[in-house]
Parts: sequence; structure tokens; C-alpha cells
Amino acid sequence: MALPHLHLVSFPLCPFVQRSVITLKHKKVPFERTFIDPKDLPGWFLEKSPTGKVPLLIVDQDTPLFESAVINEYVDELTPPHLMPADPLHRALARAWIAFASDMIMALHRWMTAPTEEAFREARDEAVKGLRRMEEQCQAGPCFSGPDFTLLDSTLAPLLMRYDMLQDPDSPWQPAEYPRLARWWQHISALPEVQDSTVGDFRERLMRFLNAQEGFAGPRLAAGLAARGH
Ligand SMILES: N[C@@H](CCC(=O)N[C@@H](CS)C(=O)NCC(=O)O)C(=O)O
Repeated sequence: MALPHLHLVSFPLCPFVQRSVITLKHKKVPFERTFIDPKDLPGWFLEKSPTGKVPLLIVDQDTPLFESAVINEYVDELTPPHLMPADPLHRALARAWIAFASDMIMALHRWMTAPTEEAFREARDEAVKGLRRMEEQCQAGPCFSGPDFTLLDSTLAPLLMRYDMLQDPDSPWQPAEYPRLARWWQHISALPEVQDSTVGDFRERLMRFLNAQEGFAGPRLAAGLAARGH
């Protein structure tokens, strides 16, 4: 079967887009990519996207597919080997944990953009609860669900990448407290599809985004990022 033409519409910093990029690259499915400005969404995008959110995958020039989890399952079904379990219960559980991971991204966002110290600590505590659950769920590896790469790996990688970059004494991510997740991240972060899943100037863009936040968390995390350099 010939593969459809895939056009991924992206924001440069979006973790949900990054999940789809990792999935597409892992599956070696060719795709075209367009970056749009979150502050100035083009009319053609708003016309095509029912939610106004990215990722948007335009299939064969005219069918817009949205929601990263759905896009990733679609991409996965295009070519074998498949990245979701064959067993219905295990597949349902993978979908449930993928939804859980999306809530974790939102908790990360609240932590990164917390306007006050109190909100920063509240967001941290909420994220810690989630990370503890993920730690219990993480298998012996090297991938999250066992020996093989699944959609949970591409889904969780953008979360851990950001926590890994944004080290802070008050970060929910203290690797020594999550030995399974830390070992998993060591393996996953070295994969080429993960290393090659963000824009080249991701770090600088993240720093600009954090510095532009008013209030407690953003400038503090940006300063930490700048201090660690490289
Ligand atoms: N549930 C969606 C979330 C996507 C999402 O929130 N994307 C953000 C960028 S990271 C977005 O487009 N935000 C624009 C907006 O909310 O207006 C998915 O998994 O695709």
C-alpha cells in the first residue's frame, strides 16, 4: 500500500507535536512539516483545524487529523511493526496511560508558568503524584512497557526531555527518586528519533518562552537553564 502524503503542522516548542514527530521518525514514515506562529495563527490553519491546536496532520492534502494520540495511532497503523499491544485490554491500558501522560504535560506547563511561589509548589506537588504513578507503571525496560518501543515511549519522551532540561531544586523530577523512569529516560533520550525530534534552537526558544512569563517560575527556570549553559 502506498503511504499517504502527510503534512504535520507544528509549533516549534509544542510537546504534543514532538510526540508525533518521534512516532513518524520511529516508523520511518516520510512527512512534510510546517511551523506556524502560535501568536499569529494563519487563516488556512484555523479553517482546517477544528480545535485550533497543533499537531494537525493533513492527510493527502485535504483531510485534517487532530489530537496527537489519534495521529500517532493512525501513523502506527500505516506500517508494521505496530507500536500498540495486540491484546485489547493492554491496548486500552496503553491508551489510558497516554491520556494520563497528557495530563502530566499540562501539570508541567502549570509548573513552568506558575505566577507565584505558592502556585509553583502546588504544581510541583501535583506533578510529583503523577511521576510516582508513572514510576510504578514503568517496566524493567529498556522501554516503558518492556523490551519493545511503544507509543507510550514517544508520548512520554517530550515530558521527560523538558524535566531533564529544567533542573531545579524544586523540580518534581529528581531522577534519584524515580530509578525506573531515570533508566528508561537514559535509554530513550539516546534514540535518534528522540534526539532529532525538536528544532535546532529548542533550548534558546524555551529560554525565551520562560523569560517572557511574568511571575515566579518562568524567569527562575530560564536563569537555571542559562546557568547550565551548552
Ligand atoms: N490534546 C491535544 C493538545 C494539543 C495542544 O494543547 N497543543 C497546544 C500547543 S503545545 C496548542 O495548540 N495550543 C493552542 C491553543 O490552545 O489555542 C493533543 O494531544 O494534540
